Amino acid sequence: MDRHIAALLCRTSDRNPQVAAGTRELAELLGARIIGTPGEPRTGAWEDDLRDSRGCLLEAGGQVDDAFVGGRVPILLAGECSVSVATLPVVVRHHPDVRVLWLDAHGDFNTPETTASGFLGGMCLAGACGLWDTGFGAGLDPARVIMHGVRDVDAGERVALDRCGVYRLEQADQLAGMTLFVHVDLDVLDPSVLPASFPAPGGLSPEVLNGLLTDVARVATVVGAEITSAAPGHGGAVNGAIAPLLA
Ligand SMILES: [Mn+2]
Repeated sequence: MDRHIAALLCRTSDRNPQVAAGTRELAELLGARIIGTPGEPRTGAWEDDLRDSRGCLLEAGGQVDDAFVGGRVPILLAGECSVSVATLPVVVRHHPDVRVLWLDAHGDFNTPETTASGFLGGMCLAGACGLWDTGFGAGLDPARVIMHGVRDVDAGERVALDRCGVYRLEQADQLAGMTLFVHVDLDVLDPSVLPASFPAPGGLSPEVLNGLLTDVARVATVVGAEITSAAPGHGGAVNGAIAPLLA
């Protein structure tokens, strides 16, 4: 099926200039349609970033919606995971049976009550699951989220993940026959390979990520993907790791 590869450069919760620069580099490598221009990076409170990036987030959801309406597979590149507040509700609306494969160093499962950092990008999955009201809808059942590579979780997040029944993936065979949307925060890779805004040691190598995605594409139906947190100078390694999503 045709892919719709789009890259959003507009700011959501970007705290450094690297993620937009890395997203642009990866976008050029993949021949993605480039949308928006980077905003000024800053350490913002989640309320402010949510309000100020509303246009960017609507665009993120709109790109995924357009792709599905056109019968294509959306591949969305973005600087930060915050786009998930807008994309995942759209994915669920088009594919009610979808499961989300969450490949990320972090759970991004904080809420306004539990966040210590106030980072919107660390709250986005919880928002899409309806734990707090983002203004972009929700609809994703947390029991349909399957995580892998997540290794840096706050105490309050841990409680919510366990209570909500979010799964952990042990091996790709568990995904056999499933309809999947794949979220790849590139900080799932080891920070010695790819620099990250919130580095968490002990991540995957690009080869292991490639192997996992190869297996995923073999056993499951991937209806779309989002790829966040690129870093400039690493497009080649990332391109190799995510190639199974684009093959
Ligand atoms: Mn993330």
